[in-house]
Amino acid sequence: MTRSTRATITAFEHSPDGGQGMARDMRVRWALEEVGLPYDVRPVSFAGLKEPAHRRVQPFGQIPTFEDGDVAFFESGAIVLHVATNHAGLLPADPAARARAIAWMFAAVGTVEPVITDREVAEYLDHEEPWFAARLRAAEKRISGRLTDLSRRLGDADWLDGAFSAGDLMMADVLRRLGGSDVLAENQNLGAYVDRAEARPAFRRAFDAQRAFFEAHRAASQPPPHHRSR
Ligand code: GTB
Repeated sequence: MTRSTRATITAFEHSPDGGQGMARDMRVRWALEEVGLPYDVRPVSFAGLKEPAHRRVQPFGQIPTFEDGDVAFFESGAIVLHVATNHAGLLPADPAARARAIAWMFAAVGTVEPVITDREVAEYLDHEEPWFAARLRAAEKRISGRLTDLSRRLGDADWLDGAFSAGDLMMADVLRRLGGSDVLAENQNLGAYVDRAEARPAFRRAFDAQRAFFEAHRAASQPPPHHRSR
């Protein structure tokens, strides 16, 4: 098929993550690299996120978005699913295996990511509260529970369900948010799982591209201090 358009995604013009690839454009870049689809990245300023033009595609005023011809939409998981559905390499052909891979994508954003972001929100918003320590402990207990279940399911396999899929891409990217934290270290196989995912050439290309993008845009203005919406 000859493509007449080229995909464009959006990313923070000045990512607060300092080029660590922690924002949600990272998983989209990674998926595009896995399937070998060339793409452009449009930087959006913090003010630009809330402009009507951006909100037409992303109602919540966030990144990432994806545009390709008359296709324009948002939500990182939906974007990865769209890429994986339309290009070979990220979803198995067998319908049952495909359904399970998609289930892992939803598990990543619907079951695992929320408990991780909850802890980040607590650290960010509640750190001066007298009940902060208890709040943090509760959040970590929920993360621990989810990771124990995930770790048990992964066992000593390389990937969650056979070959690497969009489900692994989403899950590994979600787990990256934990960095080298103790909760991840408690489950050795999950740490190794993230390392394995990050060693993929497509991940490296995506990571290097977002780092280069960060460096290219860091010169101008700095982001406002509390712009780390999860
Ligand atoms: N569910 C949406 C999706 O998956 O696409 C969530 C998108 C989202 O949260 N986008 C964030 C955003 O645009 C960036 S990723 N926030 C701006 C706003 O809401 O005004 C979250 C994020 C931000 C910063 C870091 N960091 O600095 O480490 C990590 C993750």
